[in-house]
Amino acid sequence: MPTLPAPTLPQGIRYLPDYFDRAAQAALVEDIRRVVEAAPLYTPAMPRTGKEMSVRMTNCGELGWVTDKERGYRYQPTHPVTGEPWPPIPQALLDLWREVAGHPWPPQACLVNFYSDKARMGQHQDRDESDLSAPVVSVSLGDDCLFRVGGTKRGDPTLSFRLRSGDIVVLGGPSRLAFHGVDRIYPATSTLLKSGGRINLTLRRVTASG
Ligand code: MD3
Ligand code: FE
Repeated sequence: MPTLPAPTLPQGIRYLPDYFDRAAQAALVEDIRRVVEAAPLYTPAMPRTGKEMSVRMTNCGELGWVTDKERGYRYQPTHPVTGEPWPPIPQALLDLWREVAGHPWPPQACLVNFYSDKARMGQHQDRDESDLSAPVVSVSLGDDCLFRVGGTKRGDPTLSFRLRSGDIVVLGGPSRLAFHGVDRIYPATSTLLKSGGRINLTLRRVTASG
């Protein structure tokens, strides 16, 4: 029998479409509203150039990922503007991690990315974590986006797919260091967020486990 080519997601990427139903998505949005009340979205800047990112960010968890012109990419326990500790990771996200991460330790960081209609994120690797054995678990809420993932070398062939509200992606194993980014947002493709836009949550281990 002739065989069809295997479905073409790079090894180590698990795509779980429609993982959260509408009610669960709405509850998560409420959780994130409370996080943003305690830890407001801020505009991160690239190391050295200070060029502002188009995505606004905040975090919850014991550590948060931040970047600015002077000190670059790093994890730290406090908000860069308010100086306050990050609020805790909502229980629903801790539950999600237990269900899908296949990792014995809970997440330490949850980065909250907010995309307006024009925002995008260039191709990059996530390599600011010391523990690369743990996966990254991603949750999409709100408008659809065009996500693109390649190999572990910049310039490797890439694959694009659409991420929708309620979708989960688990990035582990050989894909943990894959280049990836968000090429575009599809405005007004979801009614979940009253004023539109897209929220992406990424749950991570940061320090070597134990
Ligand atoms: C593939 N966020 O915050 S999530 C990021 O939609 C980030 O906001 C994107 O890239 C977003 O760093 C993509 C999906 C994702 C997250 C981490 C990955 C894909 C990944 C790590 C390795 C490979
Ligand atoms: Fe990333």
